[in-house]
Amino acid sequence: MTRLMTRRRFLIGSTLTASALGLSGCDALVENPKVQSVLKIAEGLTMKTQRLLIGDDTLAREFSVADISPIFRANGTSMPDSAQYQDLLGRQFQTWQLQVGGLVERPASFSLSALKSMPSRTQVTRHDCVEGWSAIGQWRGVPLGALLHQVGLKPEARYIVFHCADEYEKTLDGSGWYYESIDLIDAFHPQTILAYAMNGRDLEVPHGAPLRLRVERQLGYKHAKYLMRIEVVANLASLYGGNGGFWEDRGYEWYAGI
Ligand SMILES: Nc1nc2c(c(=O)[nH]1)N[C@H]1C(S)=C(S)[C@@H](COP(=O)(O)O)O[C@H]1N2
Ligand SMILES: [Mo]
Repeated sequence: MTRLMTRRRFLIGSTLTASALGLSGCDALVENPKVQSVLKIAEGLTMKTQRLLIGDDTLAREFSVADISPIFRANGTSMPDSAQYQDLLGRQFQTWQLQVGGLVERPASFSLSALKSMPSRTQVTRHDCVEGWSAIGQWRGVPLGALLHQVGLKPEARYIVFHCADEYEKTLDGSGWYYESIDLIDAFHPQTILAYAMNGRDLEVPHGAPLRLRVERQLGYKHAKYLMRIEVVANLASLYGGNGGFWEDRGYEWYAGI
């Protein structure tokens, strides 16, 4: 096949991933600090190896409309239960606004119609979940890079954090809200989009309405659904568990290259 397959083969031999350790899907991951540190080292190698091999701007494979999966399952949260989200949904997201702040020159909020009036990108890609399923879908949305150019990044900016509307795990300290993060290389990658449509229709609630991230060179859990706020930061340490994402705080790799 293609370069992708070659890269996959190479990586199978060269990295140690959660699945290689026999850890399945969204299980609470091994607490063992040794396992954790091995995963961290392997992760650094994975990211460097992949980027070295494929380059920063290489595109994930795109498919044709005929390849779209008839069934694309929903995973993780399929209906955020907060009062705020329920209210937004009840108003067809007409009052929803994406907040963009942190280390930006011009903090801003964007309504759904504002996002829809910006230049868009449409792509048919395969989504790969660590739980062992894949599906092909068509996504349409605003390139994240274009939005970031609009708000302007401050020089200290290093990561883009996505805050979601769902509290995946109810806890007293509020540490169970879903969030994710990517670095600037992925943020400005042409296929990294804030998607408001799937398979030609407005995004449905199970798939992250009204807006979700697509970051096509990484695994499913990076593709944050139910976006509420984007925060630009210099480091990830001060957010929640400090590992840059809900699942990362529970042991998953931060760089989840496919
Ligand atoms: N906010 C939020 N985003 C999320 C999740 C979630 O539970 N909450 N699950 C993640 C996982 S593990 C996967 S595989 C994909 C699933 O996307 P889908 O429901 O559109 O299939 O969303 C990801 N983004
Ligand atoms: Mo997933």
